Amino acid sequence: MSQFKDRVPLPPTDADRTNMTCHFCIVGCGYHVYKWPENREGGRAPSENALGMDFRRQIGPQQIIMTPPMHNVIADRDGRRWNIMILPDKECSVNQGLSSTRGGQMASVMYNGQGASRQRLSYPMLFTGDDWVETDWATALAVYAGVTKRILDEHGPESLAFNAFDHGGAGGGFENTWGSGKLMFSALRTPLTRIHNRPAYNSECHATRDMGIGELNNSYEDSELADTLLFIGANGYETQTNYFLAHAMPNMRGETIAKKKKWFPDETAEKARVIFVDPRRSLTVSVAEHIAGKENVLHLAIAPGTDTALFNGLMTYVVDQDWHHEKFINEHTSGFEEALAANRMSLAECSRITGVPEAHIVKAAEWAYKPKASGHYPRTMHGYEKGIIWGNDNYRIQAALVDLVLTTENVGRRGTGVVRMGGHQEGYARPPYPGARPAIYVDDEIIKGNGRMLTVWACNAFQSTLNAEQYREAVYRRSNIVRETVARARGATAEDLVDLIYDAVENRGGLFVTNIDLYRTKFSDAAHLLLPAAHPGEMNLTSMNGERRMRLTERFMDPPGAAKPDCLIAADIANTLKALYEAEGNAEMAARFDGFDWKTEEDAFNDGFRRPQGIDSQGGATGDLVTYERLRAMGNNGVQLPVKEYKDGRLIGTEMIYADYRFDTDDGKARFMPAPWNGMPQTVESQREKYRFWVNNGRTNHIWQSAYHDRLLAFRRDRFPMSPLEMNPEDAKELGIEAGDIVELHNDYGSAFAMAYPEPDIGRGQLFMMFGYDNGVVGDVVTPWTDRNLIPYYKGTWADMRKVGTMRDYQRTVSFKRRRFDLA
Ligand SMILES: Nc1nc2c(c(=O)[nH]1)N[C@H]1C(S)=C(S)[C@@H](COP(=O)(O)OP(=O)(O)OC[C@H]3O[C@@H](n4cnc5c(=O)[nH]c(N)nc54)[C@H](O)[C@@H]3O)O[C@H]1N2
Ligand SMILES: Nc1nc2c(c(=O)[nH]1)N[C@H]1C(S)=C(S)[C@@H](COP(=O)(O)OP(=O)(O)OC[C@H]3O[C@@H](n4cnc5c(=O)[nH]c(N)nc54)[C@H](O)[C@@H]3O)O[C@H]1N2
Ligand code: SF4
Ligand SMILES: [Mo]
Repeated sequence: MSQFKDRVPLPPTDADRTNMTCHFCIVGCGYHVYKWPENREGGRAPSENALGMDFRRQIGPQQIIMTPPMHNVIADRDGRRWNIMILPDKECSVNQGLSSTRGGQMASVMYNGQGASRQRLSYPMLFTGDDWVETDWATALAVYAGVTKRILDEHGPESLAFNAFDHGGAGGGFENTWGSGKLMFSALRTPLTRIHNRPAYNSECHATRDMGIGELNNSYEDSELADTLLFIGANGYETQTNYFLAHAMPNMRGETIAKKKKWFPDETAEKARVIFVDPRRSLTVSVAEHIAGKENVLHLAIAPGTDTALFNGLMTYVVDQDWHHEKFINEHTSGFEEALAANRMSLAECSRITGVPEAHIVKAAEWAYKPKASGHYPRTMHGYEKGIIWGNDNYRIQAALVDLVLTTENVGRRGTGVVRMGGHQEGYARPPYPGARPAIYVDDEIIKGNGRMLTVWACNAFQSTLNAEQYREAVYRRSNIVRETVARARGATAEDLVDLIYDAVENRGGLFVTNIDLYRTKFSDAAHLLLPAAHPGEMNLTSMNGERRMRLTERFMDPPGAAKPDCLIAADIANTLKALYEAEGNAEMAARFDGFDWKTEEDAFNDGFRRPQGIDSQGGATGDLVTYERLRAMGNNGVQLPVKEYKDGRLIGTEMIYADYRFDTDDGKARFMPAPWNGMPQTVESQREKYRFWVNNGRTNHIWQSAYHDRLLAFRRDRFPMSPLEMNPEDAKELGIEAGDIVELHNDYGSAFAMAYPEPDIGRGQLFMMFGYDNGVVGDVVTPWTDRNLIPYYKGTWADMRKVGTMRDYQRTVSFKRRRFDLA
């Protein structure tokens, strides 16, 4: 079914209107859902439509964004059919009426029993050995809980593996992280749990937290107030689109100068200058040059994995120029001298390691840290994301970055910050992880034959993990042992199946795999049981965005078939286990599964987020002030956590963290951490020595994550039938590769296939492959190396490239136009 039609109906004045936070990226743009009966529509006069706009004459530019993918017709469970229209909210301070190519298509991915949406899981499904069949919840839960109980009783929780989401937005939210967390950590108590995007249960930001600084510490408005915007390994135009367009871009254009003058009357106020630290000239660099003018953009194209050296060179230079903030360092930090001694690096050395000319390093230091004409320290906003989080030694790089930020007091002041630009929204509320730090490298345990049962919850490591080929191979091999057993079962009851499966995992090295998802995914090819989940709009869901802004997305439609919110699936599993233990008179074990008597997702929210103590939650001590009703009243602007108080019918939040100079350490002082440059890890180095191309990888604007929706939409799939691989045209020519050819990347760990996409901005010897796709998985050539806390270096691997063949259809139907915005 095409997303595109030549007209869209207008919502009538009496259409239902609910709030919806876009459930894709971290930015969390505000939208409104309009819902009204299928056979009606509003009129064009302002009094005849719910938007109150006059459609009888030409609408002015940017007055409203309304496109065909924003409309759909859905059917609720009672069979009634409705129009829905999901439009960006002008009053929402986050996106101010803007949509993006991803969020703008939310209506198109809503279930209506037709076209692509028919791929949604509607009922639990069981693999019978050679085929999938639908089954009811009672049977599915009897099998799942039955196998779980046998393993728990015989081997303890260490054999129950989970790959689980931990974020906000779709496949997350405070309700669902709490429900799943309570099941995994306080009921089952398994340490064999990993997070959806990395192979262990840990933090993407251990170092900055160890230094006393949480990673989301400012507001989007601070990017309007900053003198300089420093983006580190972050491609904001493509990955945090409306943050970039609504907050960073106006500052680059000088549109916020008046606002800056109002905030900081004594200070020099100019339009922002922008610095990018990225080995690749990203789309965002080209967009910024357009907006701000080339003279106001500095792109530091560092050698891959050398960020630590860059930050240390900058820190040294800043201190040598006497641009560091002595008063702040003395009063509010500890360990400065020690860190400076450890990190000290000359300009020459910094330039040699990073490959950045000394003059550019000096220029960056001047733009970001040299006192302004008015004598004030500049306000520099440091936004970083996966280029360093999945960089060469996450812990070390972040320590070096935060050292630089503390040296120059770029945290806790408006217009500054050292923040994750972010991936998903956040929605963390869980009991503490029942293991130690470093946690367990779960993928490695699975590969080694450990773990007897694996639950894959709202994620898909087959497309997204490191060393992915080896991982898939092990999971398939072990899953097949169970499949063969199940195939031989005839007339087996759920109890019989539990016995058969247990025998296969106990005596023959099998692995019993369950997927809890919206769809059958690549991972489901190795699964035995599928449980159908509901996503935002089909349930009420809360989450917070990159400036800790929490909103309620309201339920406006039914999930397909028997699909349920993840928190209620967790409750079903817990309650089934409880009943099994009660039936055998084991009161002690039954008690571990208490507290899941939830009827709705709001019950899960009240039990988790609003519980003031004893859990690890972004709600903090004041979480109990937040209720669905109060959030609903706050609309798409919600409240920025932590909540300070509830007053006059409003939740009052916090715009900037650490403005009071009280950092998250025992003595309240921010902690410098020695972070000397430590080179490349040997595992990665060995690939670099052997293979010709650096295989950089990451996102493109059009595609969301593993493409679970996008692969089903012709508009997206036709754009990228296969994972695009950007390469330098000269390198392509040398290897006889043309646009649209299928190529193979291969190294010691695996091989990945992709569609050649020549792009002159990619350096010689470098590549950029879209990550996570279902047709061409870059993780197949990513090494198993991680840092000390088990954080992967996804961005760092090397491989050789060869042409596999020519795909006439790709050449005919796919555009290989440049994606960079270079008009000159
Ligand atoms: N090489 C390389 N690898 C990487 C990265 C990289 O940059 N390079 N980045 C890493 C990062 S940052 C990330 S976030 C991961 C992404 O990797 P994953 O987290 O594995 O990928 P997603 O597509 O986000 O997986 C979401 C799954 O949940 C399902 N889903 C969606 N909504 C719901 C819901 O409400 N309930 C349930 N139960 N299921 C739902 C979807 O259908 C989909 O199958 O990849 C990581 N891997
Ligand atoms: N369109 C779209 N948007 C998304 C997503 C999506 O799937 N699609 N996913 C969301 C998620 S979950 C996440 S985590 C974010 C990720 O958001 P980003 O981090 O912005 O995206 P990436 O493309 O993974 O990587 C960013 C940059 O890191 C650079 N890089 C590679 N190696 C290095 C290095 O050694 N040093 C430095 N400094 N940079 C390096 C790459 O060239 C790339 O431009 O995006 C979110 N937004
Ligand atoms: S920028 Fe992110 S949150 Fe906003 S509409 Fe796009 S995908 Fe959704
Ligand atoms: Mo992510």
